[in-house]
Amino acid sequence: MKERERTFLMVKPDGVQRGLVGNIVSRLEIKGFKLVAMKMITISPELAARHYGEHKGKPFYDGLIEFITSAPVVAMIWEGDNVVEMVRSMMGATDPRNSAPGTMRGDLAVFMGKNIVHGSDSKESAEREMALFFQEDEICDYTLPSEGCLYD
Ligand code: DAT
Ligand code: MG
Repeated sequence: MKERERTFLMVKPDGVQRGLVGNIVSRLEIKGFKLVAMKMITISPELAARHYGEHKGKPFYDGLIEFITSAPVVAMIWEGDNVVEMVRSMMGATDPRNSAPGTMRGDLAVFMGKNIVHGSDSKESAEREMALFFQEDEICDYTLPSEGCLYD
């Protein structure tokens, strides 16, 4: 089987509490991406600090850590060619005021601090974030029967 790119995606506490997990998963499924790992967890302050390390020191950092640890998230790994970039584009801009309609944030969120979803912003972040949230043996290997209809 061809090795395809992987990305890390997480429905944040607001998205889980608003019942948007299914909507977000569905968008990625019908697009043609393959779900290879998924779990619901409440993020510890330690994991939050590692995940959002790049933002340490910024004015919104403490609030971000408090928010992301406040209730369960649904963490996932999705697979497909160019999935990192394409999922970022399907998520929409960070601030929902600027997220295009049709995107997850553009359709489902109104405020930057509650923008429902996290997705890796580069292949390097994807590798780092997948390793933070998942053990290798939690990533599933299976065939997507539709693959022949999705790719050459
Ligand atoms: P993204 O989640 O689109 O990758 P980011 O990595 O720049 O955005 O920031 C992480 C999260 O922190 C973002 O989803 C919402 C929050 N955030 C970013 N900038 C912010 C700001 N200026 N004020 C409040 N929250 C902010
Ligand atoms: Mg980011």
